[in-house]
Amino acid sequence: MSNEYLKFDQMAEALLEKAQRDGAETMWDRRAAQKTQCGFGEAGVCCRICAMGPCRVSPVPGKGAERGICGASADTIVARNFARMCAGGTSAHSDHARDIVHAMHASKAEGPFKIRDEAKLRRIAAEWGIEAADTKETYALAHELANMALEEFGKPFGTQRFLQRSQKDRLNIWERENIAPRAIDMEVTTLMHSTHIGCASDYESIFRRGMRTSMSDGWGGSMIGTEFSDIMYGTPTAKPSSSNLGVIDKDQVNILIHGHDPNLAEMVVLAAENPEMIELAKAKGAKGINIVGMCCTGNEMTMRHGIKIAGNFYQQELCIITGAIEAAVVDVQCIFPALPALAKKYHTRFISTSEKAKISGDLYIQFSEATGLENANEIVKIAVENFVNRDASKVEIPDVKCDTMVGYSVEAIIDHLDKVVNTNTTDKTGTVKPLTDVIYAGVIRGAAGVVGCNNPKQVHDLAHVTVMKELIKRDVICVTTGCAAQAAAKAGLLQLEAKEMCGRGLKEVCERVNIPPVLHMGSCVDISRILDLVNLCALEKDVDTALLPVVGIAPEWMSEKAVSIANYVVGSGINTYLGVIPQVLGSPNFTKLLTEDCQEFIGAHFVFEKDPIVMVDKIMEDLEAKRTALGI
Ligand code: BF8
Ligand code: SF4
Repeated sequence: MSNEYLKFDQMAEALLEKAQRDGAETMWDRRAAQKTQCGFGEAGVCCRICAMGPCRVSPVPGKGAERGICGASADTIVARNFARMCAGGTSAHSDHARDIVHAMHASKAEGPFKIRDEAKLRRIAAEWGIEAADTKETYALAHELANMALEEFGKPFGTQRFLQRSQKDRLNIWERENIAPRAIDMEVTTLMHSTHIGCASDYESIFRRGMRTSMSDGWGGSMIGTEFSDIMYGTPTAKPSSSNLGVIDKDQVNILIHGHDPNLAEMVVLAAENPEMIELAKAKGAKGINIVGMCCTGNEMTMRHGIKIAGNFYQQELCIITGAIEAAVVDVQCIFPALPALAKKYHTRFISTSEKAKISGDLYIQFSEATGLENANEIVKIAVENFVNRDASKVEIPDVKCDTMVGYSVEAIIDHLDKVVNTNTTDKTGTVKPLTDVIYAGVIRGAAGVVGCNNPKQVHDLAHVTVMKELIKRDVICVTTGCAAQAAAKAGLLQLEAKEMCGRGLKEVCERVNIPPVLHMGSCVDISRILDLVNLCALEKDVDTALLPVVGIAPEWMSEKAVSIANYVVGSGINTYLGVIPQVLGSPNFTKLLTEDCQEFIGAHFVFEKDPIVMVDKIMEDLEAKRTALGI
């Protein structure tokens, strides 16, 4: 590993040594305890869908059992396992979205859950056909819109409302191929049914059902999650922040917010701003209260408030090992069940808050829309009162942090483009035309969405950072979300100064538009912002998305949500590059379906490539081929 790339890994090394000294176990100890991982599971050919099993069939044709007890082949077993990952991912994103909509349903003028972006409320209400969307009383309109959104989860007929945003050629493909998603819960339920023992065995049919389910995530749950979070908490605008574990402040009460849902974190931030709470912190000997974010809760909060980014998925343990976290507060998803035991090695209180993600081992304070601010007050008070229990001899905060820019919603990007338009041309404002212009002119060669997790199957953050650095060097603009965005922040790629790492064309664009070459677009749910941006480009040129020189990339993915995302990105006509090979290689037929055959009917496919440099070479070939086909 090159430390020139990853200064922060030196920091990880120091903290892991500290963990050993402190007798604290980490994911690396547990990874080692796993020894060699199961080859059948890795190939996707282990089935435990029914109690006649588990059955494992041979990943190599002609060697060992070719079918499970019920007769399921490797193709069927691999396809079912993959599809069930789509269902898991879709349900996670969409159930998160439902909680946001419930908060909006409970919103009222006197708060704390209130409407902060009224213009967006009225815009989405008009888009969804609510009459008098421009004049109705704000909260009456918000409640009406929330009711409509709740129906998107369970309506018996029709497809997702946001599909109507799409460029018409893509929409036609979805309808032709029967992957236009219906109600979200229905898609997940149907997929679980299809993959029950003795139901679907045709691997292509299972894949198509999986893709339709994932589409209900991208164009349903995730898009609702993003848009409704913006209505409730504000649409992000460009702003500075800071990243990496050095944002933890030894003189303040440090509260780590970790997970995904902004509902809880917004209330915690509100509670921590309360002057009485700050006074209490001072009375306990601290200079104030410092909120730091991790994973997608961190992304949601940095996008809207510039909250400092402590780190990404693989740093969740390191954060506690600094010995300076008074409370780790979590909601849902991507939280190691190991954290409460780790917290006990230090003075840290671990507080889980969601009924859906009760994590045993320390405190549980159930968060609800009805009592949100009270819950947050209680949490912040516990953290503040815990400051006196900090053991100074155990505090070791790495002196590593990096300035960063965040907050590039689609609206913020268009706002930046407009400033160039206003000074230089007579083009109409409020569109992505300046972006498509520079892509079509070849000043930049294309665009890439770099997203996803950390995974010990890749050197941490190295694949993210390498892919992004190589792409911007080759004049490909990047947008990023999730843990990939946090990797980029820590590596300095989200700063305006990162233009110096770019090719000539992209550097010029960054200077004129005053943006970094890698734009932080938010949490993983906010990949819907990326869909929206690409779709606006497709609408601008009136071409199918599949024709545009754009790609999706997940260099270090690990979660079911990432599988769902990859599926809906391919379903949206965008070739998707995975740096961790999904557990499908036990079925050469299913692998070929993903990497080749789905191109025929959906116009995009998956590429598996572990080596980030080779991946970028393949991506450049892909983008240039698209350019040639477009005649640009
Ligand atoms: O939803 S990138 S590790 S934090 S799953 Fe999780 Fe992966 Fe991070 Fe956000 Ni997304
Ligand atoms: Fe085995 Fe079939 Fe049951 Fe799977 S569904 S565990 S292959 S018998």
